[in-house]
Amino acid sequence: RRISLCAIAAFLIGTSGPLLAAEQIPDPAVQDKRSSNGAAALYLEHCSSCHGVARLGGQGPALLPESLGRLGKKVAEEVIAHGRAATQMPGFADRLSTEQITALAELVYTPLPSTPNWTMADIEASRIFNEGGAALPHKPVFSADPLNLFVVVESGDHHVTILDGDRFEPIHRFPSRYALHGGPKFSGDGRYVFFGSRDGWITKYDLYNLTTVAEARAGINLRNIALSSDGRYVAAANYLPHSLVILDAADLKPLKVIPTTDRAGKKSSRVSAVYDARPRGSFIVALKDIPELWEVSYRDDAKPIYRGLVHSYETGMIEGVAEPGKFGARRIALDQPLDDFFFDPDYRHLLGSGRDAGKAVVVHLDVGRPIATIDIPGLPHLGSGITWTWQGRPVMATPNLKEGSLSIIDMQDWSVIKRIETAGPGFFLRSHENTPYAWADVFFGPNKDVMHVIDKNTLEIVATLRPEPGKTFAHAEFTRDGRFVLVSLWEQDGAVIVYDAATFKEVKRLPMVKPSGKYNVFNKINLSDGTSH
Ligand code: DHE
Repeated sequence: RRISLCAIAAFLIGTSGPLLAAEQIPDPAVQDKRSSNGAAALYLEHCSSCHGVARLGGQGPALLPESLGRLGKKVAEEVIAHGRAATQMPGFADRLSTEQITALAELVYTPLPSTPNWTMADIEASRIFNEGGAALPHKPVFSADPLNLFVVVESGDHHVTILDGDRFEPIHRFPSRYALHGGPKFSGDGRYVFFGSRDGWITKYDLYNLTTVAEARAGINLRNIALSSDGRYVAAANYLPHSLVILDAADLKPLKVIPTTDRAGKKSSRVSAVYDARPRGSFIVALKDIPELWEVSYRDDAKPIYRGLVHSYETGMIEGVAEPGKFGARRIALDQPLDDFFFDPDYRHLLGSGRDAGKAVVVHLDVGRPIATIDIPGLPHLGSGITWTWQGRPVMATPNLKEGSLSIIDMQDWSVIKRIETAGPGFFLRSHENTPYAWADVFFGPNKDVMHVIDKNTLEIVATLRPEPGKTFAHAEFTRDGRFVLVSLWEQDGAVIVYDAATFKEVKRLPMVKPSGKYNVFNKINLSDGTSH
C-alpha cells in the first residue's frame, strides 16, 4: 500500500481547499539530477501527494529550505521518522531506512534550481472565499470586550487562540496555516484580523463571528503582510517568488503582482517586509537584495506625474522622474539594502538596518534619501522598536539581536542617549502609554529565560523576571488599559503568563502550545506607541 508523507493538515481551515496551481509547475527539484541517492523517487512516492510534486506545498506545507530554514535538518529527520504530533504528518521509521530518511531531509533542504513563479492566476486559483461572510452580523457572538481581545499565535501546533483580555479566558481556538509569522493586521474597527503564513497563505478572520472569511496563497514563501489604513488593500511581501502582491482586503482577490526588480530591470530581490504608512497612504517596502526601498501608494488620487527628464546612472538612459501613481513603486536609492525598519510616528522618517548593521540609517521619506547614520553596535532589531517621551523629547528604544543591550535614541537629533546592558540579545520590546515601564526579553543565549523591566524615566532595569529557569520567556503585550502584561513561556508545553504591570506579580497562567506573538486589538488599531504595527 502506498502511504504518503501526509500533510500537516491540522492547521488547515476546514477542508483542504483547491489543489494548488503549483502542481502544474514542471518539477525542477524532483527531476534534479543531483539527487542520485534515490531521494527524488522517494519524495515522489511518499511526500508529493501532500507537499506538492514541486515541493511548493499543497495540503501540507512547502518543503523548501526557505520554508524549513529554522527547523534544522536533524529535526526534519525526526519529523520524517516519527511524524508530528497533533497533525496528520505520520512517521516513516517503520518503512524507510535511516539512510533514506537522511536523503529525504537532504532533498528538502536543497534549493530549487530556479525561482518558482506564482502568478495572479495561481493566487486566484488558491483563493477560498466564504460568500456568506458579508452577511454575518456586525456584532460579536461573545460577551467579552471586542477591543480587549488578544489574538495569540500558538506556533507549536499551528493554532490561534482568541483570548478575553479582561477575564484572561480563551474564547475560541482554531487551526491556522503552517507557520504564521509577523504581526497579524487588524481592520480599523477591530472586527477582522489578517494573518500571513511563511508558506504564503493570507487568512482573513472575522473576530466577531469567530470564523475565517477568506484565504489566498499570495506566494510560495512569504515574510509578512500589511493592511492599508483605509482597510481596502492587503500587501504581501514574498521571498519566493521575488514579488510584492496587492490583494483586495474584502475577499483577498489578487489585484496586482509587482515583480521586485531593480530600476535597470536586471536584478530581482526578495522582499524583506512591507509596512503600512498611514499618514502617507502608502506601503513601504523593504528589499533584501538590492539597495532600494520602495513606497507604493494606494491612494486613489495618486497619479503618475512626470517631472522632466534626468539622466539615470543605472541604465545610462534619459528617463522621466515619476510619481509612479497608484500601486506604482517610488524608488528610494540606498547605499546598501536595509531589511529591518522602524518609523517615526508621523512616518516622515524611517530607521533601517542591514544585515551587517553596526549602524542604523535614517531615511527621510519625503526627500527620498538617507540623511543620517546612527552607530549601534551589533544588530539592532528596529522592527521591535517602541517610542515614548523622555525629558520632553521623543525617544525610541530598540533591542539588539547580536548583543545584550538596548539602545535609546533621541528622535530629534538621532543621537544615542543610552545603551542599557541586558542579560543577552533580545527580540521583542513592549510598553504602553499607561505604564512607566518597558518590558524587554532576552531571547538568545543562557539567559533566554529572563525578561527585564525597564523604567522609561530613569532608563534603568528595575526588575528581572525568570518564572521558569531554562525556558524561553519572551514577547510581552499589554491589555488595552495597560494594567496587565501577557508574556509567552515559549515552549511546546508552554503558557501565556499574565502579570500585574505595576507589581510584576503573576496573576494567571494559561497553558498554550509554544505561544509566540500575542496581539491586543485596541493597542493595535490605535497604534499604541508601546507596540508594533
Ligand atoms: Fe520575525 C515580526 C523578520 C525570525 C517571530 N519578523 C517580524 C517582522 C519582520 C520579521 C520583518 C515584522 C513583520 C510584521 O509585523 O508585519 N523574523 C524576521 C527575520 O528576518 C528573522 C530574524 C529571520 C527569519 O527567519 O525570518 C525572523 N521571527 C523570527 C523567529 O525566529 C521568530 C522568533 C519565531 C517565528 O515565529 O518565526 C519570529 N517575528 C516574530 C513575531 C513577530 C515577528 C512573533 C511579530 C512581532 C510583533 O509583536 O509584532
